[in-house]
Amino acid sequence: MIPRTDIQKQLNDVGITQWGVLTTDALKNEAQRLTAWLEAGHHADMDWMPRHAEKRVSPSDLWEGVQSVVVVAVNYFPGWEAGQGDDLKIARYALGKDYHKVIRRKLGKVLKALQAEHEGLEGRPFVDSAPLLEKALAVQAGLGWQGKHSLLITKEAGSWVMLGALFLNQAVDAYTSPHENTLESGHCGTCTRCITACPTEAIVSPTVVDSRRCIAYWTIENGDDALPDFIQDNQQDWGFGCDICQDVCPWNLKFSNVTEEPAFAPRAVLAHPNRAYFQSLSEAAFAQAFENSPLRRTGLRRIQRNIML
Ligand code: B12
Ligand code: SF4
Ligand code: SF4
Repeated sequence: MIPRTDIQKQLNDVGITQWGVLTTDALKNEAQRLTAWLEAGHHADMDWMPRHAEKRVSPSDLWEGVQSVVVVAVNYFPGWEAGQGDDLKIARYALGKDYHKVIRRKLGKVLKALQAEHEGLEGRPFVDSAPLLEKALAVQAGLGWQGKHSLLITKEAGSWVMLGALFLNQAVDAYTSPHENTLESGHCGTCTRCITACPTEAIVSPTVVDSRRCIAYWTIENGDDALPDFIQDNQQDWGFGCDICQDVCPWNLKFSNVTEEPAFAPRAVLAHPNRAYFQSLSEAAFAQAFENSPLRRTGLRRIQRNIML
């Protein structure tokens, strides 16, 4: 049995302050909602979403030995101006180093330190690296609630957090209680700012995003040669990802604070990005300038497609 305080100490040592821990059956009520989302085709051509869908709501199908799931949220907010150029905008989560690597490395360190103290302890860190419903998991771990834009909102950093999970094969002495979720608890109240601000009407109902209409999907995930007209007409200079639904959220105006995580500091070329810079880049220069960046996986060709006038 691992004392909660041991986990707390190791997370603090790697700079993680927002976390919770839950048992493995916490997501069973989400299965129906996930299925409805997939059946409606809201995943667009992200075929990896329906694949292993059952694992997304069942940690023990993902890793048989799991007994406890530690869920973390890491503030990446770089400031309101960061990533906002005169003719180009880049999603704030992508300005610094790749969050997958940053958070997974932290969770790996935490696991190692806990293993040194607890015999037989095994674990697996996951940051978007396995089929798992991370936002729902974070709600169940008490970290915050899903806003109508579907993203997790925390009282420490608003929605400007990236999520990760550490699976452990041992029980913890005290689990956290779930946070009430949006629609039941009314945290969004009558506010609908994100829904009305979304220029492509991608938030089809509270907490439900249709990727086929979302600028973030088209500019990060989609591999077509050209973006559809309705995206180009409404892109508002977003060249990679989109923060519009987060920019307008009153909770972000209230809770945002600039991250203290050095890995999330914007790289110089993205502090105030411009189209001419990306249009003139060669593949080799891109690979060098964006080593360890979330932009790397999308690639230069798609980013140039995104910013074509
Ligand atoms: C697929 C995906 C996308 C897709 C689809 C987005 C989506 N909303 O699902 C696309 C490419 C569009 C996308 C975009 C972005 N993403 Co993304 N994405 C994911 C990924 C890989 C899976 C999400 C998922 O499972 N969706 C499936 C649907 C079914 O889940 P859901 O949205 O939570 O839906 C729930 C609600 O609809 C609810 N529900 C439905 N009906 C009802 C009714 C009631 C009454 C209630 C209470 C609830 C409810 O139940 C559903 C299931 O729990 C996660 C990482 C992960 N492994 O979890 C990152 C993740 C969600 N993305 C993230 C980010 C940062 C973004 C962007 C902000 C990036 C950007 N700036 O461009 C945008 C935001 C767009 C948006 N508003 O969602 C972060 C979010 C962090 C946070 N604070 O929540 C995550 C968690 C990655 C991470 N590890 O941190 N993403
Ligand atoms: S990320 Fe942009 S396009 Fe997608 S739901 Fe939010 S505002 Fe709409
Ligand atoms: S903008 Fe309003 S409706 Fe949307 S998540 Fe924030 S509080 Fe909720």
